[in-house]
Amino acid sequence: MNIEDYGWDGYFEKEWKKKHKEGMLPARIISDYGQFLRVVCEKGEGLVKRPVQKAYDEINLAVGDWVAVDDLSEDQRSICFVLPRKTKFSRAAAGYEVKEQIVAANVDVVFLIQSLNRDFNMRRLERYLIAAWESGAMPVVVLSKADCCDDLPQKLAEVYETAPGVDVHAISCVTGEGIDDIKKYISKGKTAALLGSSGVGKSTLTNLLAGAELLKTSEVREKDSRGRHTTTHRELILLPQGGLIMDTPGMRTLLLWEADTGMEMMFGDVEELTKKCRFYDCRHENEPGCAVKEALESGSLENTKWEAWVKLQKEQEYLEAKKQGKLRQREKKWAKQIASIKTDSY
Ligand SMILES: Nc1nc2c(ncn2[C@@H]2O[C@H](COP(=O)(O)OP(=O)(O)OP(=O)(O)O)[C@@H](O)[C@H]2O)c(=O)[nH]1
Ligand SMILES: [Mg+2]
Ligand SMILES: [Zn+2]
Repeated sequence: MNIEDYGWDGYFEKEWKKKHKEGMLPARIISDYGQFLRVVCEKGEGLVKRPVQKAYDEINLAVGDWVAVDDLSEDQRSICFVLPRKTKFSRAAAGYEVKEQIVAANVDVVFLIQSLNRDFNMRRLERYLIAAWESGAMPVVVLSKADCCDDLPQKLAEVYETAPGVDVHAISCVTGEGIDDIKKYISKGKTAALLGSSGVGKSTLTNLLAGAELLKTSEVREKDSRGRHTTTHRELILLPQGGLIMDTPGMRTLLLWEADTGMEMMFGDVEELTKKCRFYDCRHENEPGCAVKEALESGSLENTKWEAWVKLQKEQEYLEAKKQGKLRQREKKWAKQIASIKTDSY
């Protein structure tokens, strides 16, 4: 096994030199089963336990991460540390707690997949694009099931409008249309991740690229053509022609975690506009001299785009407040701890 085939390069080598010790090997996480992770190193594959009670980054490991493992036999390896990531695609984990969930680490390209035969949704694509720009990886929009679509030019026009400057490909795993275009992004040592809702054909595409039925796929539901959440864990697969592809479980919602760069990339023009209002604290409702209102009236800003921005902005503010709340809790805990140290020692 050659780790360069798995994406090891000068960047990781440099980071490795800073921190590794005798008796450690670099390994890449290729699947995530919760408590256990499958890793591959020059000595082969094996399962390791997910570390607990370590630094944040070390618990929050994800498929695609490069880690250091002990150079022991397959069933005795454990993770020593994680190498700094080149890119990371994150989302806010659903649930009460404010938590980052890393969906894919160290990917070069993210294929954002929507299928052409079901709820084709530009607002959803916007979210995926924001998260992709934030991740540091290159986004590519993939429209699957082209064999089931009879208004492709119109759909493409919508995507070009939502994702200016981003590569867009319509593909079909049935006819083979567009598959060669996808292959061009995945050369030796490069990692691509497939992200999208359940049933859009991520695992089908992975199998097609791998040239083998490695992953389970299943028919979408008859009544609403939604997927059945067939894939349940992330998996990184080495392709015979070189390069790696990561299949992921379909996402129900993509709650943004960080969005500064992503929002700027997607909504830079809207943000500029909000700065042109007469009042610096303009709520863009009925204030005089509101640049947003003017742009909406003249049609230079589309209603749907503005509404999307407002919604995302609110969501970000809410998440920020939640994060701050968590911080405050931590600070309180910290203050108590310090107080107890003081009473103990003085
Ligand atoms: N007509 C048509 N059907 C496709 C195409 N690609 C995939 N499918 C079908 O769509 C269904 C769902 O495909 P999967 O590959 O399981 O979808 P997935 O995105 O992996 O779904 P999850 O694992 O649930 O997230 C299967 O029945 C596939 O055969 C395509 O290009 N055209
Ligand atoms: Mg799947
Ligand atoms: Zn305004």
